[in-house]
Amino acid sequence: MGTPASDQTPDKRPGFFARLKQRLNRGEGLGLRSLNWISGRGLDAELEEELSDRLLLADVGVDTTTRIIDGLRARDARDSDELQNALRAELLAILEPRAVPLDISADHRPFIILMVGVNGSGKTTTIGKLAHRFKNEGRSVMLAAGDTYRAAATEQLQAWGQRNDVPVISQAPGADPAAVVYDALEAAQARQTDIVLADTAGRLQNQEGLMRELEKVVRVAGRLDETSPHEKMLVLDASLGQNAMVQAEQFDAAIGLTGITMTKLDGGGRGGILLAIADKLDVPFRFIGMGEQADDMAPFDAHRFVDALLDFNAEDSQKE
Ligand SMILES: Nc1nc2c(ncn2[C@@H]2O[C@H](COP(=O)(O)OP(=O)(O)OP(=O)(O)O)[C@@H](O)[C@H]2O)c(=O)[nH]1
Ligand SMILES: [Mg+2]
Repeated sequence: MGTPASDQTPDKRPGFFARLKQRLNRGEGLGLRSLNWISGRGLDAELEEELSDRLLLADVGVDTTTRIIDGLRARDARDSDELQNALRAELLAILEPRAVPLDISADHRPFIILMVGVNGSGKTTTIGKLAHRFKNEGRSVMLAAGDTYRAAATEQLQAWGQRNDVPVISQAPGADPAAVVYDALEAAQARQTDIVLADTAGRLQNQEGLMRELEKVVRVAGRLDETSPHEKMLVLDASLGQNAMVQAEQFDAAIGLTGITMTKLDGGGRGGILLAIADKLDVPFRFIGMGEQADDMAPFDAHRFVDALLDFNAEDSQKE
C-alpha cells in the first residue's frame, strides 16, 4: 500500500510508522520476537499458550485473543514462517475493515468534526494536529472552543489556533457548549469555511449528565445542517489498555461514533487495544497519534500498523 504524501515528515526523523515500530517494541511490543518460533514447528499447545499470554499482556483482551488463536488453528500453519504469516493475516483481518480514512466530503461545507473523550485523552492536541494537517491540504479551518469547563481550555485551543493561523470561536467560561458550537457553525457558514473542529470538555463515560450534554451538542450541531456533525470522533488514550474499550463502547452507545483517533501510542501501551476495539466495534480508526507536536499523527494504516506491532525481525525496525 502506498503512503500518502502527507505522511512524510519534513525533518530527518524516521517515518511515522518506523518510529511507531521502535516505540511499540522498545519494551516488549506484542512480545512476539522473543517467542520460541522453532523452525518446522506449527502451532502446538505450548506455543498456543505462550502466544495467548503475550496477546493478553498486550491488551488484546480475552475475546479477541481467543478469536485470533482459533483463526490461527484453522490456518493450520506447518512451520514458523507459515505461522507468522498466518498471524499477520489474522491481525489484518481484524484491523483492515477499520482502516477507513476520514473523507471530508465537499458536499458538506462546513464539515463539522466533533471531538469527544475522557479527560486528558488528547482531544485538544488532536484538534491542533488536525488543523495543521487540513491547513497543509489547503483547506480553511475554524476551531470551536466547546470546552467551557476547564480553566485555560479555551487558551489552550487558542494557542493551537494561533500556531496554525486559524480562527477560534469561543464564549465566556461556563457558557453552554452547544451554544458555542452553534455559534461556530453559523460563523463558518458565513465565512464559507471548509472544516470546523469542535472541542468538548473531557468527561467520563459514566457521568450521565455530561453524556447527555454531549447528546445536546450533537443535536444542536444538526440544526443548521441535519447531517452535522459529520464526524463524531472519539479520542482515546492507547496507553489506558482495556479501559479504552469501555470508553469506546459507552461513547458509541451515547452518541453513535463515526471515528476513533488513538493517541499516546508513545505512552507505554503495546497497541493491542486497537485489535480489541476493532474486533468489537464497527467504528473506523481515522488517525493515530504518537507525541505532542503537530506532525506526530498519521492516518491509520492497517498494514503498517500490523507490521509495527509484529516486528518479527529486529533488522526490519532499522530500515524504512
Ligand atoms: N506523549 C503524548 N502526549 C500526548 C499525546 N497527545 C496528547 N498528549 C498530551 O496529553 C496531555 C493532554 O492532552 P490534551 O489534548 O489537553 O487532552 P484533552 O483530551 O483535550 O484533555 P481535557 O481537555 O482535559 O479533557 C497534554 O499534555 C498533551 O500534550 C500523544 O500522542 N503522546
Ligand atoms: Mg481539552
